Amino acid sequence: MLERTFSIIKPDAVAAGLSGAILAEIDQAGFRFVAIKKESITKREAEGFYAVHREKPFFSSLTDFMSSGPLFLMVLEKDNAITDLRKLMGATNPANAEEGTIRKKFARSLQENAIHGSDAPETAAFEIGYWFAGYELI
Ligand code: IDP
Ligand code: MG
Repeated sequence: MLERTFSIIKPDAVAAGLSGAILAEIDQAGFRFVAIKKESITKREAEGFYAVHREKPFFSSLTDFMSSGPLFLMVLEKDNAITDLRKLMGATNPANAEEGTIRKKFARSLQENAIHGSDAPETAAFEIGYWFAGYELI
């Protein structure tokens, strides 16, 4: 089923000059770029985005990191986009990520792990709506 997911190239990867390589991986995996924008987000915006993690011990550090520099916000489309992007990303901790995945190739730590991808249809809908207006998603 044709589906949309939300993704971020995180500040660690952008700062390391890895944006092009990661965009190429996503492109080669057959995703259509519905929308893409480079932004620097505030800590408050990062806290709203990661609200499900607000009770976690890493919440403050994570939202500091996500607001530390420019990132790419993206909406991606393909059949089974949500599951397929999570597979392409690899495990949250790059030490556990499968060979060939984006996090295995490009992530530097559990927190600075290069890429975000929505984990379910409901979270994809929330995350797309959090960062993009309807007119940006044509
Ligand atoms: P996911 O990005 O693979 O879905 P989540 O568990 O949803 O992983 O965590 C969101 C983000 O929070 C991770 O991608 C990572 O950047 C960060 N994170 C998760 N667990 C930890 C931790 O134990 N310490 C520091 N950062 C973490
Ligand atoms: Mg998650």
